[in-house]
Amino acid sequence: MATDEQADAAAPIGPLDGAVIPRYAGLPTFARLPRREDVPRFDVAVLGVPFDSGVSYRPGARFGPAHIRQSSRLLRPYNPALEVSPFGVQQVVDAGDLAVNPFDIGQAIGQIEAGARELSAQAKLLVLGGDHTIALPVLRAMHAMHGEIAVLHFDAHLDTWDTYFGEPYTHGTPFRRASEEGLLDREHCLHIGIRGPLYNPADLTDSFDLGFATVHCVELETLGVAGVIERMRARLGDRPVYVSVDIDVLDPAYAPGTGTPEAGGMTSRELLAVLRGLMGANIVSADIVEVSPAYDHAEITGIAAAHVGFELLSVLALSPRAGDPAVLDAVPELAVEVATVVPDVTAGRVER
Ligand SMILES: [Mn+2]
Repeated sequence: MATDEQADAAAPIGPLDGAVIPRYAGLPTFARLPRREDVPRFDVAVLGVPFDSGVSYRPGARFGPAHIRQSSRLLRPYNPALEVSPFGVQQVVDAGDLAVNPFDIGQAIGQIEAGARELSAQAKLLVLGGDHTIALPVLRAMHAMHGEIAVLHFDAHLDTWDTYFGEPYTHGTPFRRASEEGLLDREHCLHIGIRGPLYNPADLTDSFDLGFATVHCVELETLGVAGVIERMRARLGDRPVYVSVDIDVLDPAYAPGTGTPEAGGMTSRELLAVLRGLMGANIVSADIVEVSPAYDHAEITGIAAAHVGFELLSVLALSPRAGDPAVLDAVPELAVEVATVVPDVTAGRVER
């Protein structure tokens, strides 16, 4: 039996205390968490991938990781909606940025895959992009560890197109390449938030053939958040899930700082609630991409991305293969309920 001293030594090191060191002071790690080199071991690594050479319209997502980190300084340690302390039940670190070649997309993809493989052998990842190109090499690393992956993809866009200007590796093509490479579990992938003009009707049927069911953004209106969560959980089942969040799934009102904005998107409130509906799902890793701070103002997009990161870390803490088994008894029905109700003021069952 471990002594109290041993238990203390094994307890995760959380963020800097905002009551001791002001939140605007100190290193801008994600949520003011410790760096990778500050702890002996870790369960989840926040990893920046500052790469945007795959974009088709507005550039600038290479500055996304730094911007999301800066916008994450106000995150506090307890999640009242899910009754979990995501930095308390698992050791989360900021693993810094990968050094990626901005002039050679092929080499960059190799560097990202190598970095993701090295880190994912030790921990689950929360990847901060970067444009959506980076999802392909991260999925290669996930497939190497877990086999076929159910991708849960939040985006205005399908990202299953074939080429741009003849180029196969871009931010609009990662999931077609991933499907062609056999990385995806084609019975269990799902897009949420799709909207806006397409090139032609075959875009949608191609995407379905590549393995993706779709919840169109307009269906938020008819299904509601609870209905979307039910469809999401039914599609994912108990498969290993990789969650990829393109911040442009949000309406430009909630995320102006992005590369290819589309009107008619989700609200931040809807997105955060749907993410909470992942509690208890078998999530292997996640990303947040396409934050382009040059088009942001008042940190609107950065703050949205930081909160998406907080909810993803919370559901990672509640996934079946991490943390304390006592908090891992969630079932999809409960997830729907928890994600859509007001927190209970008598809560506090999970240790802070
Ligand atoms: Mn997009």
